[in-house]
Amino acid sequence: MYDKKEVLETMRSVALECGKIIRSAKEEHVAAAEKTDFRNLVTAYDIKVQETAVALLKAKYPSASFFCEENDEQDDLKAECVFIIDPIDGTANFANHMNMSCISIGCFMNGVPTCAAVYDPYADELYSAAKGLGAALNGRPIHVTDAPLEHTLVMFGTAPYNLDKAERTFEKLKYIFPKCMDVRRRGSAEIDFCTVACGRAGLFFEEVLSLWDFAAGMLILEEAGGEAYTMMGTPLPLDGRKSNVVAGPRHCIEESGLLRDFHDDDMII
Ligand code: 2AM
Ligand code: CA
Repeated sequence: MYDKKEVLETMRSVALECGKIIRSAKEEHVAAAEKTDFRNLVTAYDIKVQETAVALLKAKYPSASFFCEENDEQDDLKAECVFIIDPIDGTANFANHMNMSCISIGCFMNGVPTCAAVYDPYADELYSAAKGLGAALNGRPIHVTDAPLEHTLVMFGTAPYNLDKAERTFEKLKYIFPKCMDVRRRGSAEIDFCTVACGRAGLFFEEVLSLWDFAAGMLILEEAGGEAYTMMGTPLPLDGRKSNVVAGPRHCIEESGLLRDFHDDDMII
């Protein structure tokens, strides 16, 4: 039996530890290798942070399972306890010294998103949540905004590894721009979810995300009173498939019109 409060506490301390490694990177150290193409990068730090996170979590929970961005093979997502890790979310930011990246750790217990920790080491902001227990930023409870969409900022991602989705991204951006205060492109999907969760923005959307890009942020957002859907309005897939995402407080999702006026029905891949 895993105690979710204890697991969350462990995840929070692992995220803080890994954040130190991310912050320790000096310019000369951040050589990036291409994974699938020149936009999809991995650095020695992605590997080092992942290895550290896995080692620390395994030391505490030897029989836990893992589903990590830099793994070749993944464990079962329906395991009693599986950690879903994106060691550096915002790798392109990291490789370009933009100081806008985070470590993200989600935890599913028997297939149910149960705990989440996202740490931005540059802002020293630790977001966390446990199912049914609410969401917090540096220990203080957070909540989505109740402001109308037109009074909020909208976060979006460009799904840069899937250029075939660029038209959809920018169509939606053009559609939503006049309906909100302004738009922001941050470069880390997990931070985007958390930015909405704590009310700094009203909405987030992106055309292609992997499970490790949303597993933690989705729970943090939901525990902060928000909702996350595919662009078809269905729940996000928790089985490892990629998906598009629209996320925010319900009223902002409705006011955005994204689910009403766009009909993307092929977006779980
Ligand atoms: P990464 O930095 O870990 O690679 C940027 O658009 C955000 O979405 C980042 O969180 C990035 O993760 C993720 N991302 C971008 N394009 C993606 C794609 N095609 N598939 C999966 N994740 C993607
Ligand atoms: Ca990622």
